[in-house]
Amino acid sequence: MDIKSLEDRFEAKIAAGESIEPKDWMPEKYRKTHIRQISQHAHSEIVGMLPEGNWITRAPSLRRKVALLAKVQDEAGHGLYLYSAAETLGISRDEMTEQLLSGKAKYSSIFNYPTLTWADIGAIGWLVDGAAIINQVMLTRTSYGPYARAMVRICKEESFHQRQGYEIMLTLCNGTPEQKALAQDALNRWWWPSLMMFGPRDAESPHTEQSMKWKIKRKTNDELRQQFIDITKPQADILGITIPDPDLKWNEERGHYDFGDIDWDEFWQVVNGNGQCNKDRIAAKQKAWDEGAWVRDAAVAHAEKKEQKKQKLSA
Ligand code: FAQ
Repeated sequence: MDIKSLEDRFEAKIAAGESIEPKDWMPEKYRKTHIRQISQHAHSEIVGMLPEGNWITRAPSLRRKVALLAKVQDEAGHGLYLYSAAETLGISRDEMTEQLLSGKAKYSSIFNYPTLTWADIGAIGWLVDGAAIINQVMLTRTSYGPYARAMVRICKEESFHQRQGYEIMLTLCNGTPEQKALAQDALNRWWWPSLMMFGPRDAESPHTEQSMKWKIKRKTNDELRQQFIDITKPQADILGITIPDPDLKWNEERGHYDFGDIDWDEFWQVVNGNGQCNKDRIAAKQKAWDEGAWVRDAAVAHAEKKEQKKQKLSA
C-alpha cells in the first residue's frame, strides 16, 4: 500500500474514534509524539515518588504511613505501565531512562518543589493528584490503545490518592489553629505550581493543535486548567482555607471562576532545570540507576542462561 493510502486509512480510523494499536501503521510524528508524551508521563510518576517518599519515615501515625507507602508504590506501578506502553512504540526502557538522566526528556514541573511539612503530603494528594486525574481522565479516551488502557487503572488509583490527600487536609483543618495554619501554608505553596502542571497557555503550546487533531489530547491545557480550578475552589471552601489568588472569583456570564496571572517565567525556569529541586531529583535517579546496574546485569544473565538451556534441550 502506498504512503498516501496508509495515511488516509490512519486518518479515517482517528475520525471514526477507533484506537490505534502497536502493529497498525502510523505516521512517524504520531509515534514520536506518543513516545515523548508517554515517557514524560512515566518519568513524572517515577520522579513523583521522591517528594512524598521523603515523608514515609516521618508520617504522623501507622495508618498515615501505610496509606502513604501504598500511594508511593502505586506511582511506581503507574511508571511501569507507562514505560511498557511506550515500549510498544519501539523505544527501550534504557533509552527512556538515559533521556531522563541527560535532561533530554522532561518530567512534570510540579515534582521540583520541596515537601517541607506533613501538610504538603495532604496538599499533593488533594491538588497534584487532583490535577493529574483531570488530565488523565481525558487520556482514557486517547487514540493510542495501550496508553488509553493504562490510564483506566491509573485513574482509579489516582482517585484514591486524591481522597487520602483531601482527608489529611480535612483532619488538619479541623485540628488546632497550628495544624490549620500548616494546611493553609501548604495550599499557598502548592496552588500555583499545580495550575502549571497543565502546561503552557494554549496560545503558547506548540503541540496542542496537532495532538487535538489526532485525539491524543481531548481537551486543551487551558480547558483542563479551568476545569481543575472550578472543581477545587469549593473544596477549599469546605476546608475553610483560602486559595492564594485575590483575583479568583465566580464569573456568572462564563459559568467559570476567573483567576489571576500565572507566573510563566517561574514555570519555564522549572521546566528548563532551574527549579528548587531539579538537580536533587536527577541526582537521586542517577544514583538509583547506578546502584541498580547489578540487578539489570543479573536479570539479563539469567534470561540468557535460560535461553541457552532451552536451546540445549531442543537440540
Ligand atoms: N512540566 O505543547 P505543550 C502525576 C512541556 S503525573 C514539564 O503543552 P503537550 C501523578 C512539554 O512536554 C503528571 N514540562 O506539550 C502523580 C513540551 O516540551 P517538549 C504528569 C511541561 O505534551 C501524582 C512543552 O512544555 N502528567 O502527577 C509541562 O502537548 C502525585 C510545551 O508544552 C502527564 O505527563 C509541565 N507541567 O502537553 C505522581 C500527563 N507542561 O516535550 C506522583 C500526560 C508542558 O516539546 C505523585 N501529559 N511541558 O520538550 C500531557 O497530558 C501533556 O504532555 C501535557 C503537556 C499537558 C503535560
